[in-house]
Amino acid sequence: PKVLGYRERAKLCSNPITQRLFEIMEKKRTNLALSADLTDSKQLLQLIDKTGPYICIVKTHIDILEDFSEDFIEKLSQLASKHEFLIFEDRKFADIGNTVVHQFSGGVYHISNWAHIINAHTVPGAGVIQGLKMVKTQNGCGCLLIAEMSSAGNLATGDYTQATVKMAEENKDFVIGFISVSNLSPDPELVHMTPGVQLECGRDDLGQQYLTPSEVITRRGSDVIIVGRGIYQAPDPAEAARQFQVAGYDAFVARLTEAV
Ligand code: UP6
Repeated sequence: PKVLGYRERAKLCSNPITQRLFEIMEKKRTNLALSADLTDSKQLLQLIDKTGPYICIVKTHIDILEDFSEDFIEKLSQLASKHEFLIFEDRKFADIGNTVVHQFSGGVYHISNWAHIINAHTVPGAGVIQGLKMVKTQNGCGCLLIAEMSSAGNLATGDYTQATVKMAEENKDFVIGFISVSNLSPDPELVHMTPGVQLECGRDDLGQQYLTPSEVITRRGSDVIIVGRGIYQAPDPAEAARQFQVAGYDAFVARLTEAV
């Protein structure tokens, strides 16, 4: 199948979030999402400001912050405008529709007020999507379905993965793609984002498994690499982010050229 450039992809996307994402990827020449998993808001904002030029997305786990405040969201949103990236809250919603409505819109974090992208497990069935979709959002928000995971022994495989792909295709007004470790749908409107990426293959002590940018983007046909510790634990996070940007983008160019 023909591999499309980011600009062509943007034009084919009817969802404003994916359209914007591919425009940013084209303009900044990056398919790198920073997994911003620090627990101190000041350090987190500094990390995001330093790595901002190299990334298309900041992925947060807002509930690991030790000092959450409205001010943090304000500053994060300012950085998103300054550097042009989207904010992806990796909440992994996984409950019945009625419960996820409250988890998405309410509580302490009011995720629907600031996130451009959220994600959900499909284990509850389509109700989780129906619930999330009902919530009125500030930015318009797109949802990724977790079709596969990066961790060893995970159960998101086979029929579960295939059923998840079907749920995405049936809910394209709200679902914008997948968390996955491979390409699961040729539909240009559905974006694939892959966590578990480092410059070398390997694993951590708790089941995380790492693939390289070229394995993920060139060979497996994913669209976005999600990198956490590979960047924020590096001696120079900005330089590490730049390296992942180049590796990820080169891997995409290689896929474009190989496909010709
Ligand atoms: N993440 C995975 N694997 C999945 C889904 N999500 O690692 O299947 C998330 C983790 C973490 C990030 O919650 O925020 O991606 C990976 O971080 P790392 O690069 O430091 O391993």
